[in-house]
Amino acid sequence: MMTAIILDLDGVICDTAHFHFLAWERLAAEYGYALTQENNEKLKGVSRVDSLKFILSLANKSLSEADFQADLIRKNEWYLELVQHMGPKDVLPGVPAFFEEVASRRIPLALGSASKNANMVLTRVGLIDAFDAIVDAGQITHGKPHPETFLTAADMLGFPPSQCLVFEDSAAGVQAALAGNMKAVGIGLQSDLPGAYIHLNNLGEFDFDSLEN
Ligand code: B16
Ligand code: MG
Repeated sequence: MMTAIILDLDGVICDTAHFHFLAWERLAAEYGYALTQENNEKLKGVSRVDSLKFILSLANKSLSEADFQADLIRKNEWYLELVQHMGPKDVLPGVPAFFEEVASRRIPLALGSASKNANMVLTRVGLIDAFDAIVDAGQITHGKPHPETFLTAADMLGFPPSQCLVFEDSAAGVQAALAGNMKAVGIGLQSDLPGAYIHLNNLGEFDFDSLEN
């Protein structure tokens, strides 16, 4: 049975998850709150708006709507400063070999990212043309852990969800895949990503021959 692959972006293709963390950490510090790696795990895959709401709740702080919008913009400006020097070499280990294998096996490939910056980051790392479909935060109403991102990607590829395999580094993303009746490969620790059927350190560890089973 043919399988389609849906890839998350931040933390799966490139280390932009770390840049998101640095930008949120800087904003949280202004609120007098030290963002921990543990709480950052809960921000992975979560939209910009919901991430700020979560940080404000952790910091026990409230903002006017105008300040909330202004801080979303500032966080994104800091994030963009960090990603502006990225290029094709700034992909995670195993990514080039993974994309070569996908292409040589002619596996339908989609992106399913919660980021509004997805197209820009993919362009920077030179992978924008490797996808048959791209779904980012601009195309959906409900972010992860809602399955809409991945269901939209499956629909664009013309595949039923049960034939799609999602690669995710976030708990919210793994939940979104399962909620959409898809299998998830966790890029990260089992303890951080419950529900994924296997856990890998990076895309390079994926065994493509396992798709036959
Ligand atoms: P932006 P992914 C997600 O991307 C990140 O994991 C998450 O940390 C970030 O808040 C979210 O995108 C929104 O990103 O601020 O660029 O719109 O992992 O789903 O590719
Ligand atoms: Mg991610």
